[in-house]
Order: sequence, then structure tokens, then C-alpha cells
Amino acid sequence: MNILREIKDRILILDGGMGTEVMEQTGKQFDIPEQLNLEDPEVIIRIHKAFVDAGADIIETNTLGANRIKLAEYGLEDRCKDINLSALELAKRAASPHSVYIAGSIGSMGELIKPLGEITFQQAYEVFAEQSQWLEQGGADLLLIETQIDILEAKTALLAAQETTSLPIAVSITYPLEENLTVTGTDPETAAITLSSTSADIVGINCGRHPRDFKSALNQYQMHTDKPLIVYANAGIPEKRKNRIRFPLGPVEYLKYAVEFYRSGAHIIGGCCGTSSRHIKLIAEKLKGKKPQKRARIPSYFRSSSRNSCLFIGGSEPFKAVGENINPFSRKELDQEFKSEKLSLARSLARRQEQAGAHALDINLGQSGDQNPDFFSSAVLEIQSVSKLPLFLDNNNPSSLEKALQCYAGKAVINSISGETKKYQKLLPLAKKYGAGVILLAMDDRGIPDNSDQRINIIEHLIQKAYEYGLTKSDILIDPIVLSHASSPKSASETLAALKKIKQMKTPSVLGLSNISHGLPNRRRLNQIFLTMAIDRGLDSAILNPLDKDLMDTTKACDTFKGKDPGLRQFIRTFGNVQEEAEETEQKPAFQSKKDELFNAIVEGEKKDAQKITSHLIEQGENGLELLKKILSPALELVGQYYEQKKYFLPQLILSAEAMEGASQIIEKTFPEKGPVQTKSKIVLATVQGDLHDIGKNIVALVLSNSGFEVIDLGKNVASKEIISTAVNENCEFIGLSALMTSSLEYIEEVIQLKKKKAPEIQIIIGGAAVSSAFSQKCGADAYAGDAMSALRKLKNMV
Ligand code: B1M
Repeated sequence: MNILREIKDRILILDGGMGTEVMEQTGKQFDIPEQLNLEDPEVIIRIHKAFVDAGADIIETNTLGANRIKLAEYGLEDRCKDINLSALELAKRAASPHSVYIAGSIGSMGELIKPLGEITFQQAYEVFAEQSQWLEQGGADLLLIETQIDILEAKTALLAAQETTSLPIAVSITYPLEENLTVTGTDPETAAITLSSTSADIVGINCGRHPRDFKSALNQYQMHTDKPLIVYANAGIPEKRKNRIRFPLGPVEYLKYAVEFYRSGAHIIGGCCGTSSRHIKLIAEKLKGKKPQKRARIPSYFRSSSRNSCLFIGGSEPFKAVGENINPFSRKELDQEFKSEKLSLARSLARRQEQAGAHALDINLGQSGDQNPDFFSSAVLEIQSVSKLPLFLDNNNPSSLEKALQCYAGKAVINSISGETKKYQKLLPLAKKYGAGVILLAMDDRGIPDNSDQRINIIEHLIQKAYEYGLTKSDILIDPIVLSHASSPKSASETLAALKKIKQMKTPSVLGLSNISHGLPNRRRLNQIFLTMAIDRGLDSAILNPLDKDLMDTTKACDTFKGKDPGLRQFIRTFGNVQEEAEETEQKPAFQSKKDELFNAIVEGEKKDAQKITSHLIEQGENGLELLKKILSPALELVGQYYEQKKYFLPQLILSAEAMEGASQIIEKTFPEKGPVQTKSKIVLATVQGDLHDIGKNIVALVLSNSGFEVIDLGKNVASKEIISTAVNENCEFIGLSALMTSSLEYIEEVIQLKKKKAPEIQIIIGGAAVSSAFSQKCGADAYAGDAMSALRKLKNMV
């Protein structure tokens, strides 16, 4: 049996939802259903058997959460081996004597990799390598890395599985947020581009929201990857009724969607949460063994991606500008900064280039990037946090480059790989291993040829080598090299001639534009004119200075003449209402006052700046609480709006929250030490279960404790029972609850219900962005407060 060969010819049926079937069969909800592999194996065998009898060709082991980190949450990390091996044993027993494939299921760790979480690449790699090896040792036929909530985690799991086992591997992403986004904000197009360049054998989509949302996601996958597809959705969005979780789609309704998956090109089709053996039986009757749909050829332009955006170069795509400014050769101040391993100017340049319209950013730390291999990857991590643009990694040192590729959430671009044998032999395998694109450079061991034909020879040789290492057309950009017009006057025309030939090869091109004017006066004009000529010869993208507005405008004008801006829509949209401007220079942010600057530091997530400016303002006699109310909270509110508008993603949200926390710490220090004040009342404060937002609650705690209340702060994500038991044991008069997620409102209601039973005398005050006065009345809270000062006033009245 060879699954990869088989899916070329016939549709295979995957089983249904294990977790929900366990609930259905036992009537209980388990935090970690994998435990049943050891404690109640018959249930798991029964579920597998039902799926096999229903016609599943592939069954998944009950190991979704059986990785060391997840198991550790329940003190089961030492049972990792037993849980995985026993899962295989049960699946094999259930499958026998039928000939079905057993897929070793690998889910998310439940904690994110840096910078979104605390786990390092290496730790994550080891966790996934361990589970993959147990699953292979137990006898799995393939590995199914599934329900992945973050693209970096999925890539890391894949790499670990691929390097430590010899099994075929499928990677399936889940898009649970509105507009088909992963938890960390990746859309299906971006994920498909990222996965397409990895070594995954099969890619796909599972779980998520309603199966009706899968169609558009599948279309995106079809456009950007030719890997076989695996698709299995939930039976709709579950509802809680009378303490039972119900999925709305029965077998007949779900079948309609399964047929849609088939028509959209899926090779493996099954069900996820809420789908039972009855669902799988109908799908098997209808689709099992059918010939897969013929897939359209994917367009062959160059693709790259970050966690939250993608980049296309070549074909009919408009010209693409890659920001060159994070490079000490173009900015002396950066050199100083990099020598002391600082990155604040680089972060600010990343933002400014993105605002100026760059489509990607080049990261070159010069010599400093080579000295400490960790510094380059730190820079890549930080720039990913402040900009959503794809990154071109410009570093000659393979070990620095490898570390950066490990932490890159998307498909990076290696800038660049020349025809020097030692170089391409090291770097092309790295590109393949980490699923990166490459810029191939027209020079080899003999240097840069003077003439364009020789440059093309080198390029053809390099492209061949790239294919041999497993790269594809959509991974390759060609740089025919431009030298300074001052040092080599004939070189410009050779570069232009090479560009024309590259265009005939239908391979996308890129140039490091600013080289042309190196050592000459009036550089901006030279750059602009040469760029126009190069675009005319077919140049598709350049690494250039996006802060030079004339240059950026030139690219847009060129697009109109090259037929890359149909109806001149983009041009008119950009320039329609803009006054003709004379000379443009770089735009630096101008702040009216220190308070504006503080606001901006929070919005941009610059913690150190936020702390410095807050200290300065406090020294100038500003009131800390007023700053919190009038500057810091509104700034964070704007961050929330940006997040809603998809202008910001989770990394930016985290940075802004950290900046706010940093500023709040400074303000906190300005409050008088709490001396022997007479404690008036005791209040237990908490952000309710499921909610990790605690900035607002911390401000409430600060204000109350500085006004004589004794505050017991339980932190965030606190279980209702813990809140009540603390309030009772500590003899509190009040309970204060905060919630910012609509989904956590039910826990406010739960605390109130519990309180009514266990301690009716305690009064409850609630607040937080998700809470309203109307909700407060509906759920029976004693008071609602819209901000910290109002919380204080209300509590004083209640006392
Ligand atoms: Co997120 N987040 N977040 N977030 N986040 C919101 C809340 C959101 C509205 C953003 C948006 O979509 N516009 C949205 C919730 C949507 C909803 O359900 N209604 C959201 C989301 C979706 C998420 C994630 C799911 C994102 C993801 O992972 N894809 C995730 C969820 C994690 C979880 O909780 N399970 C998430 C994560 C995070 C960070 C960790 C990155 C970070 C929190 C860091 C931290 O708190 N330690 C974060 C942040 C910073 C925000 C925003 C931008 C700002 C929240 C904040 O701190 N505001 C927020 C957008 C927004 O609210 N506009 C957003 C400033 C703070 C001072 O205000 O907390 O309202 P607030 O407190 C005020 C008053 O409300 C009141 O007094 C305070 C001061 O005056 N108050 C009380 C608060 N508690 C009170 C209690 C009282 C009385 C008054 O009595 C006891």
C-alpha cells in the first residue's frame, strides 16, 4: 500500500471526529481524551471500528494532544510514549483484518512559538520529533499534522516529523476565525503559499468554522499549490443546549459539503468534530474510490509570504518594491545600532517602509549580522513583529541564515545565492529544508561576467541546480546584477540586455537598484531613470528605497505603460486626489507633543520609548492616572480597531500590550507607598475564565488598592470556582470581574450563579470592554463600571 500513489488515482475516505465521538459514547467531556488509550481502550477501539465499518480508508490515532507540552498540562508528560504507542495498538486492532491506512495524528502544542509565545523553535522541534518518532515506531502509515492554529508551528512540526521519520506527511491548517483566518491571522492563500514550498506530501484544511467556509479556502489552495489536498470539516458550528454540545449538520447535510470538497479538487475527504460514522458512511458510499478531479495548472509567478501577507512577482503582477533600508551600508546610524545589537531604528525603518508602500523588506545587518548568529534571527523575529511584509534575508553566514529561517513564519526569500559552488551547495538545501524562495545571482567562482550572455549561462546553470535540490519555478527570482555606473560604464547596458533575456525565459527578475548610482551625484535621478529603463526591459521587482516617493511613483506609472494596471485603476486611486508635488523627500513622523509621542509609542508597540516618555511626562508633573485614561487607554483602543480592520495582527497586538504594561509600571511607581491605611473593604479581582486580557483589570486593581481597598488579585483566566472559594475563604465583601472577550461573558454569569448559591452576601461588580450596563442588569451583577475611577466610585457607594 502506498498512499501517495493511491491518492493520485482514487479518492480516499478519512474517518470522523474522535474527540466528539468520545464525548458521545461516554457521555463525558475529557480534558485530554488521549488518556483513554490507557484507561478505557475499548471505547477508542469501538469508535475506530465504527469508522472502518462505515468505509473509512484512513483512520486517525487518538493522539491529537499527545505531545509532551500538552500532556504536561495534565501531569501526563511521562506517559507520552505509552499514550502514543497504545493509540497505534488500538487503531491496528480496530482496523484488522481490513486494509486501512493508520494516520498518526499530531495536533498543536497549545502554546505558541516565540515571539507570540514562550516556546523556542528548538523546544517545539523536539516535542514534535518525539511524538512523530513514537507514532512511526508504533506502526503509523503516515503522519497527519492537523488542526494547526499557527503557520510557524505547523512548519516546525513538519520539519521535525520529516527529519526524524520516513513516513509520508500531511499538514492541515484550521481557520477558526471570521474571514477564514487562523488563530494567528494567516489566511488560506498565505498558508497555501507557505506550505507549497515545504516538504509536506499532502496539505489541507480541517475543523475551523462551518464547512460552507471551506470552498473559498480550497480555491486559494488550488491556486497556489499542486500538492494533493486533504479536507475534513466540522459538522457546523456547535451550540450548547442543556449542557450538551450539539453540531447542527446531520449526515445528509454534511454530505453536500463533502461533495463540494470533491469538486474543488480534494483527494482525501472525511469529517472533523461532530461527524460520526453515519456521516462517514454516506461520504464513503458517494465518493470512495472516485477518480480525483483534474486540477488546473497553478500560475507560475514567484511567491513568498509572511505570517499575514503574501507577495507575487512576475507575470502580469504589478512591479514590486522591496525595501532596502534595513542595511548598514545605506545608513550609517544603523551600523552603530547593530554593533551594540540594538534594533529600534531597524524596527522604525520597517514600519516606515511598509507605510511608504514597500511590498517586502530586505534585512541586511552587515558585519554585525555575521558576528553573532543569534543577532540576525533576533532581528528577523523583531521585524516580523512590527511589519506584516514578507522578508528577504540578506546574510552570507549559513548558520545565521538557518537560525533566521527557523523562526520565520512564512516563505522567506534568501537574498542571494550565487553560482559559487560552495555557496549554492550550502544554501539551496537550506532553502528546500525551510521552504524558502531564492534570489539566484549572476556570478560564480570566476566573479561577475562582463557580458550578458555569460551571466545568463550562470543563471541557467543555477536554475538547473535549484531544480535538482527540489525547488520549483515559483521559488526562483533572478538577479542579473547591476554595478555602479561610475566604476563600470558599460555594465548598465549589459544588465539591461540580461533582463531582456530573462524575460524571454519567463522567470521573474529583481535588481539591487541603488548600486547603479553608487559613488555618483544626483543618485535619486539616476536610480529613477535606470529603473524606468530596466522595467521597460522586463524587470519585475527591485530592492530599492521606498521612502523615495518619486521612485515609488515611477513604478506605478511604469505599471500603467506595461499593461500591469488595467484601466489605470490603481494609478488613479493613488494619485486621483493628490496635488502635484515638487521634490519629495523622506517623511519622518513629526510629533506635536510628548503626549502624541507616547500615544504613538503604544500604537507602535515600542515599550522602551513608552516607558521613557512616560517617565519624562511624570517628571514634568503629569498625573499618572490621567495619562492612563487620556493617552494610554485610547492608544490601545486604536490598536484594537487596527486589529479589527486587519491592519494589525496578533504580533502587533502583543507588542502594544507590552508597551502599555511597561508604561503602566512607571505610573504605578508614582503612587504613594501603601502605608498603614485602614483597610475599608476586601475585594477579590479576576479576569474570568477563557480571557487573557488583564491590562484593564490591573488598572482597576491599582486604583482600588491605592484608595484603601484590600485587593486580592487572582490574575487572568481564572476559574469561577476559584474566584468564589477565594472570596469566601478570605471573607471578601466584593468580587470584581473583568472580561474583554464576548465568549467569556458566560463565565461572569457562572460566577454570579455560583455566588448566589455559596455566598449570597458578597456583592459583585463587573467591567471590561465586553461588558455593558445592560449585560450587567441581565446577568444580575450588583454593579457595572465603565472604567477604573467609576469602579472606585461605585464601590465606595456600595460600602
Ligand atoms: Co485582544 N481582543 N485578543 N489581546 N485585545 C480585544 C479585546 C478585541 C476587542 C480586539 C478586536 O477584535 N477589536 C478582541 C475581542 C473580541 C470580542 O470577543 N469582543 C480581541 C481578541 C479577538 C483577541 C484574541 C482572540 C486574538 C487572537 O488570539 N487571535 C486573543 C484572545 C486571548 C484570550 O483572551 N483568550 C487576544 C489577545 C490579546 C493580547 C494577549 C495580545 C493582548 C492582551 C494583553 C493583556 O491584557 N495582558 C490583547 C489586547 C491588548 C487587546 C486590545 C487591543 C486592548 C485591550 C486593553 O488592554 N485595553 C483589545 C481591543 C479593545 O479593547 N479595544 C483586544 C485597555 C484597557 C485599559 O481597557 O481592558 O477595557 P479595558 O479596561 C478598562 C475598562 O474596560 C474598565 O477599566 C479599565 C480601565 O479604565 N474595566 C473594568 C476593565 N475591567 C474592569 C473591571 C471592573 C470595572 C471596570 O470591575 C471589576
